[in-house]
Amino acid sequence: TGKTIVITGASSGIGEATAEKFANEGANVVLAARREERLEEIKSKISSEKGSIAIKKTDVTSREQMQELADFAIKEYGQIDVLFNNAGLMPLSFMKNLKIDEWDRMVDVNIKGVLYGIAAVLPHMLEKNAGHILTTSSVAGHEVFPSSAVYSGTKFAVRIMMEGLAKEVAQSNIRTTSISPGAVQTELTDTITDEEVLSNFKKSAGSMKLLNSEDIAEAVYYAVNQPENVDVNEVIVRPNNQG
Ligand code: NJP
Repeated sequence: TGKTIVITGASSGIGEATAEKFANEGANVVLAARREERLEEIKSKISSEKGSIAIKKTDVTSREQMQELADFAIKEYGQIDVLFNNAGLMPLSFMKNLKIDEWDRMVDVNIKGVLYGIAAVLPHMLEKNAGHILTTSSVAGHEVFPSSAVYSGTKFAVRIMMEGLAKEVAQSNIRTTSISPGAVQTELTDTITDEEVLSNFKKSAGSMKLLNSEDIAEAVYYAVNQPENVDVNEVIVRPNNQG
């Protein structure tokens, strides 16, 4: 593809693997995250691939920075074909523990970050009547379990917002996709500060064959590279032994 894709949360895990996949396939890839040095490393690691890579230090919780990211991508490559709203945090904990700062951060990154991404590209995509917005939800955006109330809340929220957006743009050529991964081996569990949750989580993950980030990158690539008449609105990918 000669498409231009902007990826948030590109400094590790699913975002990084997706960047590598698209670069490999000849896309122009704009990597966004807060840790600029990691973006630099990833850029030099994958710069030998067919596509072109640009990086932009971005905090998705800032409306201004998200708009600057979109403006940067358009300046660099002329247009944005695909936005992958992927940045997220998962500090699971029980509600009784009142980790209110973590609730705030999950709402800011997982929900508001996605909305700022949509706001930054939607006028551009409507104007050219083309484009694709993808957002990483989760299997936790389909079900809730003890300790996931707030995280699941954020993932249900973005999934339903993406569904609403899909209906609003149904008459246009804009496509929308929610990607809902099961357990993927990434740094995401580093965001869990609750020791009890962390040890339970590690125990259950230990008995599971986790997905790799590349497995999710394949799902993103699949959704983006369908013929024009096809709109893949949701993809759920679980490890084949996750309940
Ligand atoms: O996690 P990780 P994943 N502004 O920790 C970035 C969802 N998911 O790849 O800013 C901008 O390796 C952070 O970058 P940095 C999950 O909810 C996962 O697993 O440099 N970026 C890093 O690049 C999330 O939505 C699993 O710290 C911010 C990235 O986010 C998505 O997959 C299962 C940021 C996180 O990379 C990617 O997570 C599932 C900010 N304010 C859903 N804050 C799973 N792994 O099992 C964080 O169902 N980032």
